[in-house]
Amino acid sequence: VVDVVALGESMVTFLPSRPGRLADVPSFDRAIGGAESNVACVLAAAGHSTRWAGRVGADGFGDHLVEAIGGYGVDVSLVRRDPDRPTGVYFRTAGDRATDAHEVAYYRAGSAASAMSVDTMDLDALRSGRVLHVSGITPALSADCLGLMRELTARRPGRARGPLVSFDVNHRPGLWRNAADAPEVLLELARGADIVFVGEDEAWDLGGPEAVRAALPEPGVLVVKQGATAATAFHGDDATTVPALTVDVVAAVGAGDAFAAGFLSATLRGLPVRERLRHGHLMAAAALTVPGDLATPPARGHADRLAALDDAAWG
Ligand code: KDG
Repeated sequence: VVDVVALGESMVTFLPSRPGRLADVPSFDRAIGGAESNVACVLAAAGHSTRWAGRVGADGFGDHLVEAIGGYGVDVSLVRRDPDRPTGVYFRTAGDRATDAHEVAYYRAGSAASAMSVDTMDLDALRSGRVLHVSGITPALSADCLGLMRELTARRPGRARGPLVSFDVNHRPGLWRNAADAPEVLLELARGADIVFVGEDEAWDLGGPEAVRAALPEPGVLVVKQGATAATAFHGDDATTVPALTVDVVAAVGAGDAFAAGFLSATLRGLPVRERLRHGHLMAAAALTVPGDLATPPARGHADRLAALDDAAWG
């Protein structure tokens, strides 16, 4: 059984050759993006068997994504090619280092991935891992994508226990056709997950950390990421907070995905909650110090040694 199946839209990403507004940057470098495949890539680099499921166009950008993500050691056999719809792409600016304010221009409406549905995806294959990782980006892509997400997160009495469902809220307000729908839908999907990741700012979009917590059934784990400061895991009646590492941030993009990968890696290995959070912070620190989404994470033994440092080292 594969450790993690990650489902979501991946896109070719264009990173700016220099700082500035989208209107002024003259050229961009090609990279890859996609929150869920990022999680799969980091987990693969950390030694886990992972599979990315999605749809890309039958075009050169689709070829590149399949090759690049496969190059991280992620199984791409569940990726489907759509002859009628293109691979999504997006452009971003470097943004302000201190505030992470940046511009993003998505070209993904009507993309191959927006045709993901209960009919076009193999549900049994999606449920074939120990963990199924999904995010709140997918339901914003199309009604079909929302239907697929509802199916994958529905709790049905009597249904055989499938994989642990990991859900990263990833609220992208600009992607929702009707932005007002997002909070209710994201909370509904979170309710069907076993592990939920949410940024503190996103939690406020959904009514606050307490509202998100109240939406989750037991025994779920809710991880609230408090930006550059800390992350707290709520589990049962307990809450565990671990301070974040202080790094010189190059770009925050991809850090949340790396955090989720570190947390899931430690979860799969049965490590205690404090270690799960520390592995999340370690992977995030690596992503924060590169311009693109993906950094080479510390190798497992190295990460284990860093996570085992005493409390003084972890601030
Ligand atoms: O988490 C990083 C992602 O935001 C980026 O890769 C693009 O998946 C993406 C999205 O939809 O915003």
